[in-house]
Amino acid sequence: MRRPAFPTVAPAVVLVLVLSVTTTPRAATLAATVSVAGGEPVPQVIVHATPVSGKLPPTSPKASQMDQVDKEFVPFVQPVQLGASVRFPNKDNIRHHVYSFSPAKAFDLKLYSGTSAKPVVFDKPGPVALGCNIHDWMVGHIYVVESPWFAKTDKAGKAAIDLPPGEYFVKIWHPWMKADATPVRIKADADGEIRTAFRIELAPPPAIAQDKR
Ligand SMILES: [Cu+2]
Repeated sequence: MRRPAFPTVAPAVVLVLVLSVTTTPRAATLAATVSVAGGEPVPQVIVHATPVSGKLPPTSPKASQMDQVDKEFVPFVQPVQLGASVRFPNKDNIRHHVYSFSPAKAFDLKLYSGTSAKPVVFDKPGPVALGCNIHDWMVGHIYVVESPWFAKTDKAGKAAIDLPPGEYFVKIWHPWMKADATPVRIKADADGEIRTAFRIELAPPPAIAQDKR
């Protein structure tokens, strides 16, 4: 049977309905920039947002990994969500012995080559400094965040995070920060962009500063 009314409008109505069903809830974008006093951008800074209400959505943290390449941890800093499991694949043709003494996660992966048997689950928030028992200069960092909204700054010192509408505290972390940065309170409206800029002071460890490995 032929529909008599609005034959040309109907397809448009259907399209709108389909879009509203299939698109995810509207998000705001947090655009953060991190630099030092001179204006130089700081890469590898973790930026994360926590709802002011303290209520976090139920999420399943993504598994992650921290490689060892040419006797270095790659990447230097890796953010993961609370509860995430992390693998430590060894991509060198020698053995490494990865460990941490950090309160957020102390662990020890005895000398191994290839992919270590068991991933490590990070079950407390905070920084976890990584070392290798064989190669003293190998230093890497995992930072465990509580919320699912986090990112790491790129070479231009920029990070972007999509946020559901609401109010948040935005915090940052880098292993060489001299002092904790004051959290910035923001309000995220649907489809809006919030820009925040952080100025930080860095104090690289002397061994790293002298050694351009
Ligand atoms: Cu090693």
